[in-house]
Amino acid sequence: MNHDKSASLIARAERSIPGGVNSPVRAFKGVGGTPVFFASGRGAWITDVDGNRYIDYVGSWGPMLQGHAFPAVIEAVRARAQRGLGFGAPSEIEVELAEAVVERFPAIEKVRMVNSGTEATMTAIRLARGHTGRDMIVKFKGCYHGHSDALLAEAGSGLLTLGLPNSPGVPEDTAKHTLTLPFNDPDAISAAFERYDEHIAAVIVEPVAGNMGCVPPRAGFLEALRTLTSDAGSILIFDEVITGFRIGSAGAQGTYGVLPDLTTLGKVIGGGLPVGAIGGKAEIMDRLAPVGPVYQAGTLSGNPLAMTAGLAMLESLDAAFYESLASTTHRLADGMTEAAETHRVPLAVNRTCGMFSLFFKDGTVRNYDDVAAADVDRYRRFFHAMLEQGVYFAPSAFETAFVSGAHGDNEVVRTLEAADRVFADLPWNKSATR
Ligand code: KE4
Repeated sequence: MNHDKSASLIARAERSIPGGVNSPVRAFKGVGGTPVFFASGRGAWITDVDGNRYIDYVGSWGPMLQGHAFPAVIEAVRARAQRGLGFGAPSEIEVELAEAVVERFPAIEKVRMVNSGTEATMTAIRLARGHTGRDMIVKFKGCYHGHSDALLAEAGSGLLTLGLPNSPGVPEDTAKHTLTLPFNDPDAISAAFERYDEHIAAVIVEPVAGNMGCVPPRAGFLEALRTLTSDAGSILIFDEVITGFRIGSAGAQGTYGVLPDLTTLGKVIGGGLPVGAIGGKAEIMDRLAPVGPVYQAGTLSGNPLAMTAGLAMLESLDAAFYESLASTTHRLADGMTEAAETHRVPLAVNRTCGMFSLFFKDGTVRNYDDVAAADVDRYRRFFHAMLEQGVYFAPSAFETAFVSGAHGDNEVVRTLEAADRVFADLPWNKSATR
């Protein structure tokens, strides 16, 4: 494939944008090579600036649950835009989307709209601290909740050592309130509550991890978080920015039947436009200004155009949609497993409705240590070989492949045929430089 225009665009972009991108993962640092610039998308397909077409498994990192340029969303946005883009004042469409979220999510009685997942989780942390009067936050290694300071902390040296900044610019004074534990490890979370219980304001978790690749919760893990936080008077936050509306109409809380105190949403809820949200028990949510003292605000929060896109998206998601999405996801995951077995490529595939991940290793992947044991170089070679076959996976081994309602039989067959060729051809047992 020819990527000349992408190559010249990244060179030009780097002169005015740090790294030439507005979000680091797009720079291909995780896989090497030249970042691809895209010109358009329709359904499950995207076209780059050099005219190359790909079956897309990034889907703008999750929002495009019905594929690109989904007609119902495009028409709704086109019509709404004629009425003006926003007023910095309440509009009815904000109430309609809020009601649609409350109706679908059992743990959400009230919801506040913001403009990104980062804003949502940052606000949820502030709300939990304001509500409990405590400072300590527990998160899990391999889970990502956006780039607010409190959540950019890594594990200290020992298992129960408080956090260290994992980015310059995050004060130690901030990071020290964050404890990072192993995902899917009920013993570790029990030990943390044993030691810190009345100091813990909140536990925040991706109920199905998507930011170390797709790693579903082990039986009992989410239930343990619910019991321990309830007993200690801490807030349980499900970060459903990825899983919300994707793994089921009620997200992970509907799928696993564990109800958090607060839920954060993003991606799908905006239908492709910038929307994040914090929702939860009215008693907690009403601590937010202007009702309560916990401050939070946003110029474009609840923007009518974004609300319109989000509502059109949610209204298109019925039981038949999720049945089909789950079936497509399993066909892809099972087909990848079979192709790898045929060509004796060590591969673990994790999946749940609407998302799956490939880990180039034998055995299972249930936490960050398992993920770290996978062969990232093989993923890099897989990524580029599939790109050349017209299939666009995440340009990072630590992300998830997103399936949409627009991925049909044609896309599944073409993806699996490409994977079979790639597994057959690549020098898997040699450390090729590629
Ligand atoms: P945003 O601020 O990027 O809208 O959302 C942050 C966020 C919060 N919580 C979860 C579970 C998330 O996955 C994210 C963002 N996801 C990444 C992809 N894994 C966004 C892609 C990017 O950073 O460019």
